[in-house]
Amino acid sequence: MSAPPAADPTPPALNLDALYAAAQAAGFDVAGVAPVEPQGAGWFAPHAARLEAWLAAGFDADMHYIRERVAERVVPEALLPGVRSAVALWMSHRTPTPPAPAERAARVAAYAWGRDYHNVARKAARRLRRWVSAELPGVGSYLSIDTGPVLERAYLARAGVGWIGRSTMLIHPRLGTFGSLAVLFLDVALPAAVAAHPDRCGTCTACVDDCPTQAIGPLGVDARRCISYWTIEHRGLIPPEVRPWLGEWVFGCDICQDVCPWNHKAPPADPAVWQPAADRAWPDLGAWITSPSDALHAQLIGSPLRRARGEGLRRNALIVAANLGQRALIPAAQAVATDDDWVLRATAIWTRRVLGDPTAVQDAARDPDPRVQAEATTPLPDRAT
Ligand code: B12
Ligand code: SF4
Ligand code: SF4
Repeated sequence: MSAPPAADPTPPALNLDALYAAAQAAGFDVAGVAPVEPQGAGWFAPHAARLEAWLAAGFDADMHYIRERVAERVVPEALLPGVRSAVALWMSHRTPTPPAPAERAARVAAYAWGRDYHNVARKAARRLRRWVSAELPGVGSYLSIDTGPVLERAYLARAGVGWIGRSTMLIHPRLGTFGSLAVLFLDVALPAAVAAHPDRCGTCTACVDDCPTQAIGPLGVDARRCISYWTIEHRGLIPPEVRPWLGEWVFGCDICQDVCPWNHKAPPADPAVWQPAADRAWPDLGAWITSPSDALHAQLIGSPLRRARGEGLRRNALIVAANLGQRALIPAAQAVATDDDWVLRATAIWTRRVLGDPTAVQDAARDPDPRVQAEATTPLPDRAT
């Protein structure tokens, strides 16, 4: 005879209103609780299946870290033995836009205009974790803010904080999509939301229609087509056919959020918390291109821009300079010819050719690296001079 399934332990004496108040006091705008069932079963199973299908389609591009830790993403016990609840947390981050330059300029995704949400949300979540530990002595916990192997949007949706839209963004009905998410797993069963937030995308398809690279489909976002992936996550050379996709986006991309109707009335986040800066929202491409990579990286302490590293930002700046037709930046691109980094030298040759610099091809021929030489004949976008 098999043993009857173990009954849930008596729900601990944690007042949910007090938990939500503590989350707010710590700095979050919204909190909820999702149940975590053993071995990722129950409501979570279709999310795990989605992840597996997404990976099978190769939509992760070269973000190998997702594939490498897939077991933890689909079975949360691998992160916290006995996990029973997920406290799902939301912190709005889109502040009013800093004043824009007069001419068409390079753009940075809103989450990177000021302080790094990893730092801001982590501090807040640690405050909340201390509060929970004081209320429930001995409780086990695991915290994920972006970098943990946790399907964060799934838990926020199941906790009733919002729904996962067609863009795959988690949408809060009042606050929209511009939020940073965090998940705090606990090894105690808390009273959870009775059901996931209902889907409110309805017949809208704005994000799918307006994504400039058709990256959004029924399986989610194909990172191989997503500007955010190429500008933030991809290391090394950006292939020539992809470079025009970046348009004016030098770091990240907000198009599928900007067109989402749920953002149009969302209240702005507090600039005092996020400290947005005009030179982060609208960076000076020339300054980035000519700065040594290490110096640029060092200058960006505490900013999400650091994720792309100095050399990634300079590579992106070269491409955006070409996309924006900024001929005044030809001398800056020429100065890259002496850089140690072949990726930057190769990208600079392409930029100079697109901008109509007649010396670009001969400089490519003089470069010792064949990968830079090859840029002399890379096909240029149609509209290039
Ligand atoms: C990898 C990653 C990326 C990749 C891949 C994006 C993607 N959509 O997966 C790239 C680099 C492209 C990217 C881009 C961006 N990202 Co990102 N990214 C992540 C990360 C680290 C993992 C996401 C993941 O697991 N993807 C795998 C796929 C399978 O997941 P998914 O598409 O979200 O699918 C899930 C749901 O959509 C769901 N689902 C969707 N439809 C349906 C339907 C049914 C029936 C079911 C059951 C499930 C389901 O199934 C999946 C499992 O839950 C998370 C942090 C984290 N740990 O979760 C941040 C995260 C998702 N990113 C975030 C942000 C802000 C962005 C950008 C806006 C940044 C920018 N401005 O440039 C863009 C937005 C692009 C977009 N439309 O998604 C935020 C999202 C906040 C929010 N409101 O949702 C997160 C949560 C980071 C954080 N902690 O704040 N990102
Ligand atoms: S972030 Fe930009 S490129 Fe990526 S899916 Fe959204 S609109 Fe498309
Ligand atoms: S733009 Fe429309 S379809 Fe896309 S996530 Fe927003 S509401 Fe949903």
